[in-house]
Amino acid sequence: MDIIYTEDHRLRAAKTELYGGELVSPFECPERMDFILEALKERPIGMIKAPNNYGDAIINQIHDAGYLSFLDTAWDEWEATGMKGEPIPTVWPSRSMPAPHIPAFIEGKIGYYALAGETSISKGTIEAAHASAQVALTGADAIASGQAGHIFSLCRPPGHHASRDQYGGYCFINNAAIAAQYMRENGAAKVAILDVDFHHGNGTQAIFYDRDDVLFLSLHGDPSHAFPHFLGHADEKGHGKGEGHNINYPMAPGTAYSAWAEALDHALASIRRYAPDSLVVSFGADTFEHDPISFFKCKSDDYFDMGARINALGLPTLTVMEGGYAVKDIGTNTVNFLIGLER
Ligand code: 5XA
Ligand code: ZN
Repeated sequence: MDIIYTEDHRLRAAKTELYGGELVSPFECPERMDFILEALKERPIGMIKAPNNYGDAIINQIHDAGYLSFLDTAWDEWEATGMKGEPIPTVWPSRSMPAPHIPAFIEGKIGYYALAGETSISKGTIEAAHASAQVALTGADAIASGQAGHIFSLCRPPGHHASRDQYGGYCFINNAAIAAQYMRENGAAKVAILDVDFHHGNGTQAIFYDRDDVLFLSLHGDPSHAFPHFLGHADEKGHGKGEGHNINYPMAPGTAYSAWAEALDHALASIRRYAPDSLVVSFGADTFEHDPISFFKCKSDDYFDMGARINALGLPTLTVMEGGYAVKDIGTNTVNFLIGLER
């Protein structure tokens, strides 16, 4: 399985994350990629290739034009204010003040376009996010053109929380959604997205909620207890044409792999019934028992089995990297999953 990767992810090097009421060093850091690359060096599974450039056409279909131009200029506008720290939201168009107008000043715009408060927009973030989207598009192209049966797009920053017009949860551009849309436009009549990151893929769900050409399934920490808290419940099943094409598996704190794998088998049965032409897996290693911000109990060896079960679908599969913050173990767990995928 070839791996698509670019060093441009290092342009995303935020200094701060709002966590536990403090500004801390971000969990989503460049070193995550170093540990994955190191593990891929120890157990090579394919060639590491640079992304191609597919331009903005698909990105523009998935995201709102005003949102993308906000991201383009957010850092410069923030810097021009002379404020000292990194931009994080401080005010939102909340229930009591819904927003008919988009503010002109950067502080208001940040609140308008943010869905969560932890993620700062550091200098270079948008450049890294666009490079990450090209990593996903390159993987999608290899799958869509039939060049490969499996590809790993080692995306950073991750994408599954980014909706059509909001960022947060360390995500800015939705890589998995863009990959699925590319596949749809290049020969696949139906695509399934299976999200196995610990967190619910709220952005991907929202993007495809009213569509029947993309089936979205997510296994995740119950949003009553876990980020993103306001989406990811089992009764969210899709809308209009999309009714029945959104399937959520929220799971309780302390869930171990055996119970998690039962939910996975349910999801895989739904994918078989849907019979897509290709599969996008949003993979996060934050289901790991020692992940610092999550509560599942998967062990390193479980990732082999996780990959093997998904591989049994026999579908052309693009795996897109999402989260995972137990950095010393992220390489082992990710490569175990990829090796399992080829079993
Ligand atoms: O998959 N999403 C994440 O790993 C980010 C969660 C951010 C929680 N504040
Ligand atoms: Zn996650």
